[in-house]
Amino acid sequence: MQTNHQEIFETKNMYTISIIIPTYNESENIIRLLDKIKENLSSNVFTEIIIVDDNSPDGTSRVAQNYIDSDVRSNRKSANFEEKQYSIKIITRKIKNGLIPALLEGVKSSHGDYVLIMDADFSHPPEMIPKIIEKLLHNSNSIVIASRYTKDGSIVGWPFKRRLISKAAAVIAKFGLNVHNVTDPMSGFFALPRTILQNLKIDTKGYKILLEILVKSKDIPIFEIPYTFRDRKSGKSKMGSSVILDYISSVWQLYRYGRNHQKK
Ligand SMILES: Nc1nc2c(ncn2[C@@H]2O[C@H](COP(=O)(O)OP(=O)(O)OP(=O)(O)O)[C@@H](O)[C@H]2O)c(=O)[nH]1
Ligand SMILES: [Mg+2]
Repeated sequence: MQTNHQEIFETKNMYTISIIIPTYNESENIIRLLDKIKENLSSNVFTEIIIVDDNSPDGTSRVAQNYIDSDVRSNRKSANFEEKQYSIKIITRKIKNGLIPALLEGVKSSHGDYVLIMDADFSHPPEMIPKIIEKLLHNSNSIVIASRYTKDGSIVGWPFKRRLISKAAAVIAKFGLNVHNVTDPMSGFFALPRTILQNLKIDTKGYKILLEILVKSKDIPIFEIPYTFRDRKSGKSKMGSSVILDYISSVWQLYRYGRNHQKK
């Protein structure tokens, strides 16, 4: 039986946050991740978890759907079913055509007042979720970014080359795209009100949706919360030369966007 998400939100008088998790070949991570997110639910907030899988050959969608089905069954048996403060659903796309389109599809089918985006490979610790949500609820018209480069943030397990590429990308964003107020504009772990996203036209094809949001919404307050990014332990990296080329092409597109909007 499908849960009607809209109904749940309307009957509960509380904020809702939609956590969007893109997946491609994350069958080794997805169950543990969902368990951890459930352990880290914020009180007085309804959490809608949406997995967007691009028909992963390793069966991520099937693994996640089995998890959802057994979760629904065990919740039905539980006495405090009505008190359940989360829902989980999976969107399985037919083809893999980029991370940003996958994320946008998740956002489109979500219902939350706020949207939080995170990876499935445990590089983004689920323990950070309540801290991000708390900051966002106290600063409701802002973007809250879990940051590797702000004071006390760090990266564990990346080789020198990967660090260098990431830092260089951040410097390009800062000086090339005028994103001066953020140390980690390439973070994939952040949250914001749905209305900010709804008012933007996201049209780059790349990997880094936050960068595009920052370039296109300059006046919105930004908060960075430090965290330790850990390289994935399970599953394979999707980072390759095509990701770097996509990045360069997005930066060029966003640079032109910035110049056109300055002229106006
Ligand atoms: N739906 C979808 N998810 C993707 C796609 N590419 C990557 N992902 C997911 O997006 C998140 C980030 O991808 P990662 O492969 O971890 O990228 P990364 O963190 O830059 O690199 P590694 O951690 O080294 O792999 C993970 O949850 C991936 O499973 C895609 O094309 N479609
Ligand atoms: Mg990763």
